[in-house]
Amino acid sequence: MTPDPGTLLDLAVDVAHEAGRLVRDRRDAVDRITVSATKSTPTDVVTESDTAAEALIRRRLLSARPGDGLLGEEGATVTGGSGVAWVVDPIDGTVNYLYDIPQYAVSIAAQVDGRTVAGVVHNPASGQTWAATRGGGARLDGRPVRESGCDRLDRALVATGFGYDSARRAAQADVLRAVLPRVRDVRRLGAASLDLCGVATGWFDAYYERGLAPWDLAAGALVAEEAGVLVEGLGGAAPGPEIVIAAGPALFPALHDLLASLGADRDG
Ligand code: LIP
Repeated sequence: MTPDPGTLLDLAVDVAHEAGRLVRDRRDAVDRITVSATKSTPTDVVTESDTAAEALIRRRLLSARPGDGLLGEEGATVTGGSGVAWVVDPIDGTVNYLYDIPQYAVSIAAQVDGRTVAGVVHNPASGQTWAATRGGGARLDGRPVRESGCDRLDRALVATGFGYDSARRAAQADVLRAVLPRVRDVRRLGAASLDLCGVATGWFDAYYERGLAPWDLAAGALVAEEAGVLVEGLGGAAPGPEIVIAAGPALFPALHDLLASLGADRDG
């Protein structure tokens, strides 16, 4: 039986808040968070909080729903048989967390047969929680949110982000150099899930980034879509590691065409 998305969301919100308390308490307890490992590059860091939070999230979700699958950024991979799979980023914006910049999030999405049906993005530093179910709308702290309705690229506030690999960053800088004079301004917050929720909330008019992982994208993309945001790749492709473009329907075509003309889905 297909589980109720609202029930999945309630569990996800509860677990995200518990993981957020762990992450925040650890952050507040020390002046300097310890880097416990690095991944793709020396600047792609993991902290003990990342791994502890992912372990808590895995334990709570799978004890509540033993037959589910789970994919976590820090290595948790569980094949389930229920048809429900959880996609988890225990701390999205880990570098911000390392530097005690209050822009990081616990991101948990529930997928049924590969489609996200419920998602939560919780910022433990601010206490803000975005939540959405497929077809049920998107909310910030219980209040409905909606994209900005911006329809002019030269009036758009655009969020973006950059990878950890230096060659990719050079290519992304070339794209940014061409985008910057075409838009109102650019913001780089450092957490994709919060960037996507920012578009949903009208803090930004659009967001784009190349190189996102499934856990960066899953919950924030649902929140954005439920706030009226188009979240796609180039040429109608699904959003993914090639590129994610998020904007309201009035703005999306102009940003899409600019990024397509710049080859923003390639590394140079
Ligand atoms: C982060 C993404 C962000 C990107 C950063 C980093 P992490 O994820 O959310 O959009 O620009 O470089 O990849 O590594 O903090 O989970």
